[in-house]
Amino acid sequence: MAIDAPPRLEGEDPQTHYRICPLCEASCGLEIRTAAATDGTPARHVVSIRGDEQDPFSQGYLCPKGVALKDLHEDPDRLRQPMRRETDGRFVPISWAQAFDEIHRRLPALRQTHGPDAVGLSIGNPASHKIGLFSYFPGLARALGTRNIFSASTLDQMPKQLACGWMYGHWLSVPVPDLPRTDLLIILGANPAVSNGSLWTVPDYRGKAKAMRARGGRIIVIDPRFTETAQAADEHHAIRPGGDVFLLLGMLHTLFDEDLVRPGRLADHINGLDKVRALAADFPPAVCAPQAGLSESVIRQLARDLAGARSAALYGRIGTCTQRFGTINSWLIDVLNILTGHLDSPGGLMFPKAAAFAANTLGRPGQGKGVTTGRRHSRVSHAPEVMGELPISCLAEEIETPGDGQIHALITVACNPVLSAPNGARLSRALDGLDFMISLDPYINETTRHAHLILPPPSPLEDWHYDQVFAQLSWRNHARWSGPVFPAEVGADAPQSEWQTLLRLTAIVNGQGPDADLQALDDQMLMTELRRSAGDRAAECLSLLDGGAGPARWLDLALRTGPYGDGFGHTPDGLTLAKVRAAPHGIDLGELSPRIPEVLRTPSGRIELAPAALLAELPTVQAALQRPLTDELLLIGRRETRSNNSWMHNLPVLAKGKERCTLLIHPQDAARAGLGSGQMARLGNARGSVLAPVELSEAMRPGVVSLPHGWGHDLAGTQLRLAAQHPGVNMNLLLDEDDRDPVSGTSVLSGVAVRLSAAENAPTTDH
Ligand SMILES: Nc1nc2c(c(=O)[nH]1)N[C@H]1C(S)=C(S)[C@@H](COP(=O)(O)OP(=O)(O)OC[C@H]3O[C@@H](n4cnc5c(=O)[nH]c(N)nc54)[C@H](O)[C@@H]3O)O[C@H]1N2
Ligand SMILES: Nc1nc2c(c(=O)[nH]1)N[C@H]1C(S)=C(S)[C@@H](COP(=O)(O)OP(=O)(O)OC[C@H]3O[C@@H](n4cnc5c(=O)[nH]c(N)nc54)[C@H](O)[C@@H]3O)O[C@H]1N2
Ligand code: SF4
Ligand SMILES: [Mo]
Repeated sequence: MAIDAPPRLEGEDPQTHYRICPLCEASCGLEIRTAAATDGTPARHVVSIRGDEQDPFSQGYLCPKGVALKDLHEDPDRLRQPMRRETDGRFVPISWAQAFDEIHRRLPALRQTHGPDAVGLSIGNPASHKIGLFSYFPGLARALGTRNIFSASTLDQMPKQLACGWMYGHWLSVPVPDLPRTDLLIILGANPAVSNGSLWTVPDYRGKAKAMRARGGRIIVIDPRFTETAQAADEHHAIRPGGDVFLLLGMLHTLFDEDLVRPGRLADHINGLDKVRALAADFPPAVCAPQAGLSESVIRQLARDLAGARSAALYGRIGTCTQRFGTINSWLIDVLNILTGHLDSPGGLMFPKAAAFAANTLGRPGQGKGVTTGRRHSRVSHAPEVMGELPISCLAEEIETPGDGQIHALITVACNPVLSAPNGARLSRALDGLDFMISLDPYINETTRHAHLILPPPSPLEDWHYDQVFAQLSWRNHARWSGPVFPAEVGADAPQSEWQTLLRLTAIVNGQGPDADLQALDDQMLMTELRRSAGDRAAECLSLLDGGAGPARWLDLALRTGPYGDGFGHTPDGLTLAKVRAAPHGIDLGELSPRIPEVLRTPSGRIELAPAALLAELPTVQAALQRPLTDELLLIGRRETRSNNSWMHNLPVLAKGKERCTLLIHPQDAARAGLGSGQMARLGNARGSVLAPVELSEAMRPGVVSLPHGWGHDLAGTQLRLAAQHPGVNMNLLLDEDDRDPVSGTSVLSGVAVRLSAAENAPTTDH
């Protein structure tokens, strides 16, 4: 979709800026025009936001959320100053100095009394789109020394990162479809036509898919709903929610059974093929078919299609992750690509090579330490640590349960778990019991309303950015710098950027007080890193680095020592921060190319096809396979173009239009429950119940209903005035916080059993 705003410039001194959109993984390049007010006041405003046609990576694409950056920048509810919650519950603005003084008074004392684990840290999705948060959060976590670290990863992609960590040796070695060159794309549990890709940065998926089909390529979608992606595909199979593990094992069985295993070049780089062959024997497609909700012939044919294609990519995403067997699914998807010779091959699943920060470009090529999990466990449920964190679904119990290590204080950074995690009602109550809570967030929302202090960021248009994460997951290699569009409109004592807020908190935790010299602390942290990587030349390197302070210097270091870097003069034509900054539309670094074995960082230097921790789970899969099927109605989620998780419902350009928090239901199921279009339905289970208007849809697999997540903006004490007018309901009230993939700690967010009835006149949520 190209959103064409008229290029009319209203105001004086028109200027054009280029930056990437920080709202979703697609990372579209934007052209933002600004002008000064005509009345002579100095304030500048956004006149138009369009896709940047000259951006080599996104080529002019953007979606309506990109246009909404103007609304976000101007939103009167967006906080511009720290807020303190008074005893009567009202939030009042305070100065930054007051905020940091209060933190200095309260936080170290709490740690002193209760120990380091008493402070919890939780970080959410937008942090992966902000270099300042992403790069300075680890420093705060280290300073706190708490085991109680949580993030949205355990509501999302942790299973894939864990599977890839075990197989390839690093958490971010996640291969992506090479769409421009593939003949067959099989999509499992993803809807890139709406989400614009995830663990696959692919702006304008629709346009690329159309071009791929026009040259004879084929797309198959496997999803309980006939999604927007399925509508633009050649084939759709309505799988039973949670059935993926059985489909994938049935396909694996078929490959061995029908002698279709051809790993090709990869044969020399894999460990564990015999173990995989042995386990596949237990899952014949005929046995797997009922639990998958697909026929044996469909399962077999999918395996044959994958094996028979000249080039093919089997890609799975959140629908395959947020399940009981999320890590097993994520692993099997790659195993199938490997055994059919499609991993690391043009047109298959390939590893991007990012210009900066990619661990799989650092250290010794082809071998490394691999990944470790379970170094700590959560106190109450004994859930293992993965990637340095605990399952976010354990947060409430860790706050509620007395004893050593109980969480007494919480710092939330860009997250809204009261809406985004299972059983937000319980979490809400738990947050009320905290002695101290600090939120870094632009809004008073369902989570931050519980905070004692809210520390807001500048608007994204007031900050610079360089993408640290998604360049490692991109359909094509690139390096793009995003400069600030406006100077930060914050007070003199305010952090100009969120890394400064995090560094200030780090200094307070380190015992340096609320007025520490941040430049000195930043120099010290950078020197520690440089001594490690540059040894004797550390001081010299520091003096060579561009960017002043904060993440810019780290970025210069990462670019210069990265795979396309100048190596501090070794490769004079190579990248530096200055070079990347000088390219307003970004620098194209070419199509994906094969990287095995160089990309591997496993101790063996091989792809681990059969990680022991996953083999150990297979008896549980066997047991699930034997379980009788019930005819319970199963609830799944969905995403929608004008929505982004829980936090963009307050922006006028996105809020307009028809009601979006509706219950999609197949007409047969609606008739059985006596429900008609537009009627209010009550969805309930042992956890709770919610009311939502019915939207009849033939796109749903019968027996499956869908509600989007991120809604339920009717809670007291928030300040999201527009969102509150169309609050919707929080589907996560129906999810069980104890229901998770035990391997990765990721919550089960899909395929949850619910009862359906016509609603009486009752309130929209039950808490
Ligand atoms: N049922 C169900 N639940 C789901 C999902 C699902 O598919 N189904 N999806 C899950 C997924 S994939 C994810 S990623 C999670 C997301 O879970 P969260 O990250 O907890 O939720 P978001 O809605 O992304 O909330 C982002 C928060 O960051 C704040 N914010 C926005 N910009 C900034 C900024 O620049 N700085 C700071 N400091 N804060 C900012 C917003 O105001 C908001 O409070 O939700 C998960 N929940
Ligand atoms: N417009 C918009 N874009 C977004 C977001 C947003 O909220 N709105 N969120 C962003 C975030 S944080 C993320 S993580 C990405 C996610 O990106 P995607 O993974 O593409 O997200 P979804 O659209 O939720 O797609 C998941 C699909 O899985 C299907 N599904 C549900 N259960 C099952 C199952 O058991 N098996 C199978 N095979 N399929 C199942 C659902 O019907 C759905 O179509 O999107 C990002 N982009
Ligand atoms: S798809 Fe939309 S929200 Fe995502 S990066 Fe592009 S413009 Fe932004
Ligand atoms: Mo996500």
